[in-house]
Amino acid sequence: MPAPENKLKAALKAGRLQTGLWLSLANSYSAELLGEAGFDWLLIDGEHAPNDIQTIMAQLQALRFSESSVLVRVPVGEPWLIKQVLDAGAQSLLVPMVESGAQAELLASAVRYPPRGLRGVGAGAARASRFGYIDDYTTTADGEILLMLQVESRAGMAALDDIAATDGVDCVFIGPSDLSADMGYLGDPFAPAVQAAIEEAIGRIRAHGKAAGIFMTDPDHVRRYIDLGGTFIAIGTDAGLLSQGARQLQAIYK
Ligand code: 3PY
Ligand code: MG
Repeated sequence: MPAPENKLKAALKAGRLQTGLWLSLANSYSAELLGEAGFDWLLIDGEHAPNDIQTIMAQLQALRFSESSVLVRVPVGEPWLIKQVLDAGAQSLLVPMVESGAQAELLASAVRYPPRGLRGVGAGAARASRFGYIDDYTTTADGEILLMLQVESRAGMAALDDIAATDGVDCVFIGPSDLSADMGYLGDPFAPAVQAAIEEAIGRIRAHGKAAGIFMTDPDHVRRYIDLGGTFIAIGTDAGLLSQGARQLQAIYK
């Protein structure tokens, strides 16, 4: 039996728009609830949310029967960390702060088994292969992994063509918060210079035949990025939904 088909990878390859939600609450119960909501994808955030490999795995378990695809953002692009997350069953990864073609090459090889990559072989005893029940896992896993690299600094923008051209990179995702900070506009991702850089970047990513992604909750900007060819859009966070809903509710009787 081969590795499960990665629906999100196939959808992005076919150019289909995929909108989804950031899971920042680091909680498997709320993840399970949101797995019923109908988003194309949900992303478990290991960078800014208080997650470790155990809580990431618990959320992957809670989402096992969800129709939404699941991604994990690792805190940093380290091959040993990527190996743990893949063996825990993640098939789609987002890696923050990528700034060179060499880094993109290393990350692309971290998600592939030898001879094409350097992923350690041990998933036969891990959740990724359903503890060995997926008997062809090792020979089929590479083709079903989605690798998304995050560009969110001036250095990353300067290396964007090298990063997007890297074999094995499916999608380049722009991080407006870090990018605006690095460009000198901390807290202002809507600054015209930042928006111009983002718009140009989406075109450059698309020119390499790769999917372009971005985090954006403002609907007008989301539409603009879609018009420019963006197909992977993070339209909100679980923490944002909860705090917004809570503020609205408590305000009703004040
Ligand atoms: C950023 O905007 O910096 C991100 O990492 C994605 O939200
Ligand atoms: Mg960021």
